[in-house]
Amino acid sequence: MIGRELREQFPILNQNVNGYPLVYLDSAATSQKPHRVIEAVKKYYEWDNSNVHRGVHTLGSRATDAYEGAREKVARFLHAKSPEEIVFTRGTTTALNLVASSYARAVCKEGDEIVITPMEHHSNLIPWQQAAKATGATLKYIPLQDDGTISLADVEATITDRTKVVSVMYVSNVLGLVNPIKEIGEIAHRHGAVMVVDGAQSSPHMKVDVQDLNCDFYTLSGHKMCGPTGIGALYGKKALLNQMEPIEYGGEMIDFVDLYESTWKDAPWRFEGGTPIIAGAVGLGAAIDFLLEIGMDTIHEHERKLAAYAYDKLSMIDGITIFGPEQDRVGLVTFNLDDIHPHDVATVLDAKGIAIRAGHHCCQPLMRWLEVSATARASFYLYNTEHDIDQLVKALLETKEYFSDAIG
Ligand code: 7TS
Repeated sequence: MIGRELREQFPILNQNVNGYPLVYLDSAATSQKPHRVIEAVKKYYEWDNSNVHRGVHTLGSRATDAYEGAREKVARFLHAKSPEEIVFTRGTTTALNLVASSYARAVCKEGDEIVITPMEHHSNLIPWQQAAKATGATLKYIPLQDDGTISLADVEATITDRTKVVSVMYVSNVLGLVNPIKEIGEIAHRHGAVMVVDGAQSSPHMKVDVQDLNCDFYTLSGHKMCGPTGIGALYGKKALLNQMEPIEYGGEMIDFVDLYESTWKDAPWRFEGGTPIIAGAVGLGAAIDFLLEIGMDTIHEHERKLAAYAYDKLSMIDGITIFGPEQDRVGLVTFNLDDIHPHDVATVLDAKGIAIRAGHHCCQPLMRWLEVSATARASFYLYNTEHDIDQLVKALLETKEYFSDAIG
């Protein structure tokens, strides 16, 4: 059950926007939430709400079980060895900042290297820029080929024995491509570097096995995978997490506190100071149950078909430029239409009830590489259908007509 039949489970999709049935094509920014995730959060607040890891009372144990149960679900979802390898964070941004601030700043020194790519989201770029500045390490970029893909020969040429960290996005939020993360990780490991994977755009859409990828760190954002906002996770190999210092101090992350010295709990709890995002974790757990029931391979295949359909239909529009490779695309298409500003395209589409994103997509260096200031992007998820793409194509043709009339 996917596509059209699933739509009914997402209450928000059942509405008119500006007089038209909503066509939601902005799931790469954030996904919509099924009834069951909304209900899980509601039930938690109506029935189990309490603080975790402290109360001996019944609600306290229920809340703790729900929170730690959600950690187990994330661990299973990513095929981590144990729930202790899962740190709850606010999302991918916080997770990557944690690795850059705690791990990289402790490990890197002058002359060392941090390697990333020019296609990274700002969340996987600025934390490394800042870590490099703070430690004297050099920030290096694996160059992109003409179609935006990465060649392993370039990876080999960029990573050296001075490289301490390699951090690359699994799926690009602009180019719609999947990077060869496992192979990049093998090269990183051969040089003694750790492999960090920005999984913000892969986790919602495909099966991920962190043990098979053999990455050292991996991130996800709950809100992009049918879960609530404000919750995400960092996977880290246990030995690495336990070697890292916390970056936030306070309640619940400690083992022993004295007037002048304190010690920390083991990972992951040492990174979760203060009252955690309990209801968010419960919602993320429900989202994972939902996704796994449908099956990540089914979701991936549905989106792969939609992406291919969208690519074919959109490329027939005169004056369109589609960015990224033609083959092996995941569920998004980034494009520009003639020289109409993408914000104008998105505004005209919104007037027809179609939600797409326009702008730099938090990838300014990539926009410069593409030689554009902004692009439009339609992104798909398990509730989208070919009909949504037909609506998009029809609206884009009308947009073209509207602007040519306005100019003519
Ligand atoms: N990494 C990638 C690859 C992303 O696409 C995003 C968000 C992030 C990191 C940050 O995730 P957050 O949950 O911490 O905010 N990407 C987008 C996007 O493409 N449009 O809006 C947000």
